[in-house]
Amino acid sequence: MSKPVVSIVMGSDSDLGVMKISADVLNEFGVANELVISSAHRTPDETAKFAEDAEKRGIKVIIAGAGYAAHLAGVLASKTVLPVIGVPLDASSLGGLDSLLSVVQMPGGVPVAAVTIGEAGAKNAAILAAEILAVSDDGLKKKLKDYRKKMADKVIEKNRKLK
Ligand code: RP5
Repeated sequence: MSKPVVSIVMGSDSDLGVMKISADVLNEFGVANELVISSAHRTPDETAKFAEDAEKRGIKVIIAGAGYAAHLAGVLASKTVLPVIGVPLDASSLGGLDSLLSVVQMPGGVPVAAVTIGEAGAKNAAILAAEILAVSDDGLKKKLKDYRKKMADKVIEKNRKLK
């Protein structure tokens, strides 16, 4: 198996059901990835070390999914200049709004790219990671364009059937 270039980090094994979607989408695009459980508050030292080592392990993009006060993406971003995409998860009684604000409201200087709450976010994070990698990979860019075309064709077909 080729070395992972995208790390999909989640705060808990309870996030795996949703974050596995990121891995599935990256696998579809042929992007080597890894799934990692690391908690910003339960294993802070391991999480910091993971982010510090990521670049020299060949990781190009980090996806971070967490629920509640979702500081995972921000903590990872604080320890690396690799792009970090945060997926806010719906894990608490606040429906993911807590995580969304934690991910999206990073103070200036240490960015985290925020995507949609939950499953759509896990999917979009993987596509965005592929788009970042595709800046210097024409083969991957073609796969992304084909993916968009397939999506559009499906909508056009549904509309045709409706008539
Ligand atoms: C966050 O708290 C995790 O990312 C998870 O979404 C949430 C609940 O974690 P568990 O208590 O289920 O381990 O840190």
